[in-house]
Amino acid sequence: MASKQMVAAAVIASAIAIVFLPALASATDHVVGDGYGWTLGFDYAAWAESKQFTVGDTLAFKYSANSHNVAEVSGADFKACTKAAATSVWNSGKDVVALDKPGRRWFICVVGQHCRLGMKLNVTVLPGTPAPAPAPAPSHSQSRRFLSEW
Ligand SMILES: *[C@@H]1O[C@H](CO)[C@@H](O)[C@H](O)[C@H]1NC(C)=O
Ligand SMILES: [Cu+2]
Repeated sequence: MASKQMVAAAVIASAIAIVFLPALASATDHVVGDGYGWTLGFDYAAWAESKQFTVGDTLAFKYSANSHNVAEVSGADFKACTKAAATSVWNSGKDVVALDKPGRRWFICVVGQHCRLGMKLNVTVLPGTPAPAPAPAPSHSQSRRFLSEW
């Protein structure tokens, strides 16, 4: 009796995990540079290559607002380290950018020569996987047959 209840509890727990785990795993808040933050002397290209960015994730740029800033620029401006057509410039020291659509995004620091010195980050945002339809609850006959096999 007790073991049947334990099996039933395990079945219910797995069903709940299957339904909810993909949702929990889907949105990630990426702190740019992890513990280093957004600063000089860090390899943001390698950092970005080691991550996966998906629609719904965010990028958090953490830095000293006296020393740095963040500009979102075009791919050409990213290469040239200019902000000719910057779409946004942030300078709060803790800027959170929503990755709300798939595609490429380019960010640079436009203080002094910081971009040329490596304060540049490009990411490729992957389309989010659509949320799975909720799994149907097992019917009574199915769960009873499953339990009687134990
Ligand atoms: C950044 O851009 C470079 C050059 O176009 C590209 O090779 C690299 O894959 C991009 N990185 C990411 C994370 O998208
Ligand atoms: Cu800077």
